Amino acid sequence: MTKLSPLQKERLKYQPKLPQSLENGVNSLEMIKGKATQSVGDQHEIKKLFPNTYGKPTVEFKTSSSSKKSEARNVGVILSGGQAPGGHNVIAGLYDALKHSNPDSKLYGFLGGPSGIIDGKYVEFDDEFIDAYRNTGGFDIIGSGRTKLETEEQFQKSLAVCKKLNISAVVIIGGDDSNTNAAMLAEWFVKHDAGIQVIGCPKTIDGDLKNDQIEISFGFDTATKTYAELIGNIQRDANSAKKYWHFIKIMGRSASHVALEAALQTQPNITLISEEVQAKKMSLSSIIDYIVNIIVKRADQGKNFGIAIIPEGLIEFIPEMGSMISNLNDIMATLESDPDFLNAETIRQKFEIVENRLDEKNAKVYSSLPALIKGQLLADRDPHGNVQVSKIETEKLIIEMVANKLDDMKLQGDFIGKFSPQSHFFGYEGRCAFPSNFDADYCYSLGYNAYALISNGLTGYLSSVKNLTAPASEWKAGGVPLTMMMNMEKRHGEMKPVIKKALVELDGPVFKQLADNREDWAMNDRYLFPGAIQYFGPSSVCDITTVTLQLEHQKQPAAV
Ligand code: FBP
Repeated sequence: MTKLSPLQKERLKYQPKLPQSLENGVNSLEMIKGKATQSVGDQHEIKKLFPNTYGKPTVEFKTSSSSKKSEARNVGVILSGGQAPGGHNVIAGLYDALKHSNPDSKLYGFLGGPSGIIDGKYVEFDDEFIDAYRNTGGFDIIGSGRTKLETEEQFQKSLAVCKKLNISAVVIIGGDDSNTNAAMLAEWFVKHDAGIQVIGCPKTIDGDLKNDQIEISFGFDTATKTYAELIGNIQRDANSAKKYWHFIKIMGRSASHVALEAALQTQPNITLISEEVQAKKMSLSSIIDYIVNIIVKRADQGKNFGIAIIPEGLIEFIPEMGSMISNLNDIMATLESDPDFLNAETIRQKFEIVENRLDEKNAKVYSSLPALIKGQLLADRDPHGNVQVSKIETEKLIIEMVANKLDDMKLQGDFIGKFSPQSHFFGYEGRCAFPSNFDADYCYSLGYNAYALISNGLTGYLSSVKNLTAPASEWKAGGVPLTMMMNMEKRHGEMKPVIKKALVELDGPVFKQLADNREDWAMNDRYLFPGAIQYFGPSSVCDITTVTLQLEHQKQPAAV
């Protein structure tokens, strides 16, 4: 038997909380339908692409006084995309709901992400299997993957696998791209009269799968608390030794929600927010000027140390970089089959080929970058066509440019301090942490609720659990049609239906909290030290949600 750490043993025993409406099980629920819905944008195109699943109402569940009998069902589940703490609890919640409804029901897990349903690679869960993963981090129960489900052939193969296993519903646990896949599969199954429902669950540490119906994606709570702990520890180190400037890149592929939340929990000296950079059309050199200005002012006060937070996706939001990367994305496909590029003997030759293919303005931007960054920008795109920003060391690019500028200023006598930088990237450290109590409860509820949606005959819906700053018993369970969150966007050079990403709102209360305080935090060290996630102890410490959720719900967070 595998040896377990003391915390592992204790967490296995934790019983996640459910919204009161779900506590009596899925057989005792009444479904209340809301109004018909519309997509967030491009209604005409989305309706045309999803004629069978478009326009359905939102739904909410209430406990019913009567209890119905549930027939035995076989359900399949897929974990898709990047890991996020709590994924195992979504599966545990789904399993428990299914078995409580009818013990003869079966849950199959498709292995390695969406490719598992295409290739027919699966496991069947039983109590012992599920019990070993309750309240644990990671997606290792069945693995994950980023295969994009979109072709006729993939759909046909998925149908054949489901038929073989007598599966009548599939749950896809994923982010915006994976739930776009879920919407397409749901539509395809209805169109082909397959009798298979598809339900999504909102996952991603990035926190960008949210809207009026989905308050937050799971994993954001735990990941941001993990990063905040690490940032707090570094702040204490910096404040003790008083000799380093720490540049910390924080994961979150596009939106800056993760960096913003981690900053609100820790109050560092500098926090860059990609959405602000884009809105103010800040160039790379103006970002460097902003940072250098703070470093010089702090040095004047004898403080040659500090903390700067950089969101992972920053580079794509700097206008001149974004334009260059988009041009680069367009030429990447041709470069991948270009013999001159493929057979180039040195990386410098590759850079030259790229510069010759880019538009003149973009070529200039590309050639101005250090070789390290130029090379990283040529790394493979992910299956959805995204640049893998986690592989681009923006923190090192910024350090190099800041150091160069300070050297120049030193020569002019405008900087007399010391600049000794350290770079960090906090990303993978947070994605598989033991889920916080919030994520453990939220994920279990999302999974349990996914089966309530299935049992009520819905398809093309995302599991929704709301009112998240209240105690779990007051959470509201229901469902939201996936098409409601969609619009058309350019992918691989073509307009495609996709779930709209939620970016940081610059006129919202969360960004305002940073904007109102950052001048003070830059000069006067107001560091907060959140410490490690606590699983046992007072509820005021163990069950609190993020500052983001509290501010969005107009509550005054304890941490700020
Ligand atoms: P999802 O959108 O699939 O949840 O992934 C989020 C993420 O963690 C990003 O923050 C990060 O840029 C990316 O995954 C890294 O991907 P990979 O795990 O493939 O390196």
